[in-house]
Amino acid sequence: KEEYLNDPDRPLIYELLHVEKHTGTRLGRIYTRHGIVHTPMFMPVGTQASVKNVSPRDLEEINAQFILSNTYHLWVRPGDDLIAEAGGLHKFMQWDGPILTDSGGFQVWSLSKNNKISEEGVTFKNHVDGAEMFLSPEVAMRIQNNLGSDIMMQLDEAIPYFESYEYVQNSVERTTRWAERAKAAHARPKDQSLFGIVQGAGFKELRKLSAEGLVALDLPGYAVGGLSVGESKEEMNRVLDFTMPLLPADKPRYLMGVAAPDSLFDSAMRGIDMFDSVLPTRIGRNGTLMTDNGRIVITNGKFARDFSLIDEHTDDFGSQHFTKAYLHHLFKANELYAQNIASVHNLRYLLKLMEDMRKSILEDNFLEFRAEVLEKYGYNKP
Ligand code: PRF
Repeated sequence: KEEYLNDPDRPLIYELLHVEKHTGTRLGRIYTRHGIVHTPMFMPVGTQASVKNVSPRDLEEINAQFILSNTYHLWVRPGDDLIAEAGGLHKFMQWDGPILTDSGGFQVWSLSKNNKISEEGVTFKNHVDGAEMFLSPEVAMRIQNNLGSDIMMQLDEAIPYFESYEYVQNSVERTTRWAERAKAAHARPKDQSLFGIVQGAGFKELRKLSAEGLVALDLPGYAVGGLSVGESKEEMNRVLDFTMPLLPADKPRYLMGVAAPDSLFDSAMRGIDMFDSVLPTRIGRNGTLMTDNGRIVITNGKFARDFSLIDEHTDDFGSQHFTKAYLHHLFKANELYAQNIASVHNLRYLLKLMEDMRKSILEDNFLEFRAEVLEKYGYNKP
């Protein structure tokens, strides 16, 4: 679809390739200025312009398609003006593929102190030097325009799941007004795309209010936020069941902060195309591996003399060359290379899972593949 890539007015296009016969799961492609990616997909997280312990060369080798970075962190340090001066985020971190940046809406609540929200934006003290800062929909856009990410997220309020109906309603209405302001402040609509974020906690009417308000703005894509924040998996599926049909089918849909294998299947089935989470790199650097036989804690004593490969079914370099005993030793000896091996492995496990999931959609055997993976991963074990 060369014409897509050359369309000066559309920096992002979603193409639906196939709908799985039994579940309706979508197989598609997203065209961006930094390449074409296949969906459903998982995006590794590089919060501070680096996927922790993983090089761009590793990312390329394990077939990462899209990575995520953070407005909040890069604004606090080293500053979006410095990154603009360096030639933009792609050049600064030497990742030439597409990048999505989160708006800071979530990080402000999870990391900083003394947050005060108003119609204008959020005032807070940052987690690095405690300086007071002010984030608004316009500031979040200025920062992301300076970073030059392919997909930018609107500033939203990421609210706890169990707030009152009244609080959530006010918040959702404000988040919609913030999306409108973000769209108006967008300075690079020809090469960057702005996504809206549907909020509304577990309230069906409020998810509807949120989705309708954002869809009316005709943005290039939509995320579902406020999930995977402590509610049950059944609850998340319930919210997706009534939210997904409200989003336009010709645009990509992104579920923020999800990477558990069962949730990837359950959400893709309900129409999600994009996922991200720090989970694989975070648990990896602490010694937990996601393998074809479920999670293993490599620092466990039982691996000290286990000379089998780390994970014979996953094709990253470490899994195909090193034994469990070796990686166990590296973690025990505090060798930093251990964190690279485990992080790259977990990312490859998830990226391969998504590659195989896409194949199962194309071949109309999504449910069989899902059952096979989840059984091996241990979800159905007592
Ligand atoms: N909003 C934003 N980023 C997020 C979330 C959200 O609701 C979540 C929730 N799982 C993760 N990251 N802006």
